Amino acid sequence: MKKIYKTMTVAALLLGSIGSANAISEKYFAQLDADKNGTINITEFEVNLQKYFEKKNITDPEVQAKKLKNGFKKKDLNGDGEISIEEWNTKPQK
Ligand SMILES: [Ca+2]
Ligand SMILES: [Ca+2]
Repeated sequence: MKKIYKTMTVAALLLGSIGSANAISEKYFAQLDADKNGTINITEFEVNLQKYFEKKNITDPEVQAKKLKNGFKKKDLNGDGEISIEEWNTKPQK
């Protein structure tokens, strides 16, 4: 009985991970949305970028500010100062 349950759990995990980049992205979005109002503002976005800066070893505050502003602008497609889930899931246009 226990074994069957375990197999089912693995199957569910596998199913969940197939073809679902959006689900991962949405989970990440929810994580960033610290006040849970359904959108990401620049402060919440900055938390995301801080990890990126650490990884890339970017310590210059000027570069950080610039990247924050540009990165946010790129995501905030309608320019209202908040990133909605739709904007979040929209791939950047080249
Ligand atoms: Ca928010
Ligand atoms: Ca927006």
